Amino acid sequence: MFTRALLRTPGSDFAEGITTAGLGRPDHALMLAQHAAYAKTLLGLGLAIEILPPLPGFPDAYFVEDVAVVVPEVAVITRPGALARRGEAPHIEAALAHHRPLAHITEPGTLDGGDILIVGSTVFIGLSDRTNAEGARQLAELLEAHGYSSRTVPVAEGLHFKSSVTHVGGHDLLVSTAFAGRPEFEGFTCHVVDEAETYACNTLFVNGTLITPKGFPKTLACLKALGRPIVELDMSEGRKMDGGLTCMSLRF
Ligand code: CIR
Repeated sequence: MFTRALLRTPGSDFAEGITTAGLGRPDHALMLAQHAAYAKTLLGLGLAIEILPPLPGFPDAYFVEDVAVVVPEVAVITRPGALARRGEAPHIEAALAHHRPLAHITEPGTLDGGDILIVGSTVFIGLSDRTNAEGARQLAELLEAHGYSSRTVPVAEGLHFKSSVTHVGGHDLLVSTAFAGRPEFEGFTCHVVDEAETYACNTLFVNGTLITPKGFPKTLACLKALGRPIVELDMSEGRKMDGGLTCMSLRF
């Protein structure tokens, strides 16, 4: 069970962040409302919420998931793959140092938390444009010391591994068609998302409840069949910045 979530408020410059979505310019007021609804949902699931202030000069900094990987034993501060985001990492340290011993991904390693999916003691590490083999090696070594075992998976499509693959409880993974049938998922049941709904692969499982983006009926039906409680959230503005539900918080 998670007891805490760390978030950061989207700054007024958030539309200047990196994006490939091509969905138009996002609206700040609407983004803030959607972010508040997200925080309220996590609160409702029993998490104590800490919301950090916007970080001027770092428009993507509210995607806090990318700058740390937190497990019960340690918080690993990452070295983000995008140069424009690298300076965000030190700004999460103080908030996490209250809760966990810290470790760091160091040069020449790069790693974004969006590429890391932890299910029990299994750590999936996506190798993407943001996370390189050295970053993956360092994280695997840091977590192996605490009893975790890792599996690396190439990310040929989507921004991060978790843009395409998330854990939806039990041994269930929600995966895009591009990841269906990958041998790295041995021991898990893969539920393949319709190609028209790939964005919904980024569903967040928190304390037994699934939080999924609004507007993806086929994925919703698939998740309903799993029998777990579901909350749908409007993610229209974060999506315009290539962001999803998992990226907007660190849960621990
Ligand atoms: C970026 O390109 O880094 C941000 N605009 C989006 C980051 C989304 N994070 C995530 O999927 N974990």
